[in-house]
Amino acid sequence: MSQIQSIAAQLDDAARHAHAISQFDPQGALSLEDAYAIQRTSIERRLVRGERRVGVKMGFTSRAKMAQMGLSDVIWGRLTSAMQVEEGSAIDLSRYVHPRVEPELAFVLKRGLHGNETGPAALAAVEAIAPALEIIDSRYRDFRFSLSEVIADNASSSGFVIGPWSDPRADFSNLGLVMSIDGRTVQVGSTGALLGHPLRSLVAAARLSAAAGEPLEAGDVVMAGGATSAEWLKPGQYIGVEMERIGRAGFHTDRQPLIGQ
Ligand code: OOG
Ligand code: MG
Repeated sequence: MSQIQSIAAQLDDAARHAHAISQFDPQGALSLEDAYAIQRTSIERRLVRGERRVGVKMGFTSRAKMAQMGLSDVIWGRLTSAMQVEEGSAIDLSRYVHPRVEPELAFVLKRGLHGNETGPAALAAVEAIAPALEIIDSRYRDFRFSLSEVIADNASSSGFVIGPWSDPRADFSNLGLVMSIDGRTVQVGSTGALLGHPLRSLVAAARLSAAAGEPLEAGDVVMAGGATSAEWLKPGQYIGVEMERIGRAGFHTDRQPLIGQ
């Protein structure tokens, strides 16, 4: 087994069995190309088990996220069908290592985007936008990683919750948003935090996934990245995001105590 396959298998097993692993490249010496090859190989294992590719997620598209995690390169990861959490449902925390949640904007496409696109061309391919929450769960101990490591770990992607879809033709460049836990405001922000305009995140998603030979297609979901810092999840919570004009999305955590925290 090659080193890429072996690390991909370790990351996939860690995600599947919800256990943390040690960092394998804390200095970030691995090339980004190899890091993405590990990500692709670990996602292939999921596809072999019957999960479907449903889109991509962007990471570190806001200053708040870059500052929280100490990394400043925009990254991307693959979303599969098993990661979608039904809006309003409860998640089983024992399936995660040390999950966090962050507010995001989601796109769904009506047409493919196959490379370098302008903002208007990307917008013309959008079927709808929605308020969303991402559940991130690094597979590395203490949620600590280098750039290559987080890329290899599919950008910590673990779950996503999507609210009601809206027409993308009304301006969504700077929608105010509030994330709350049990009705208490925990993060406040705006979609403008996403590279200055969330469409820039979609343009980057189109470019990066096409360069990897997996262009965005009609029906794909694109998660534009956390607009604020992420918050830890604990048992027995309701987490919601409310976005100006386009509505809300939320989910519950079950009441089981977290193992290992
Ligand atoms: C990495 C994933 C970053 C975002 O929206 O910026 C990300 C992490 O923070 O663990 O999902
Ligand atoms: Mg995110």
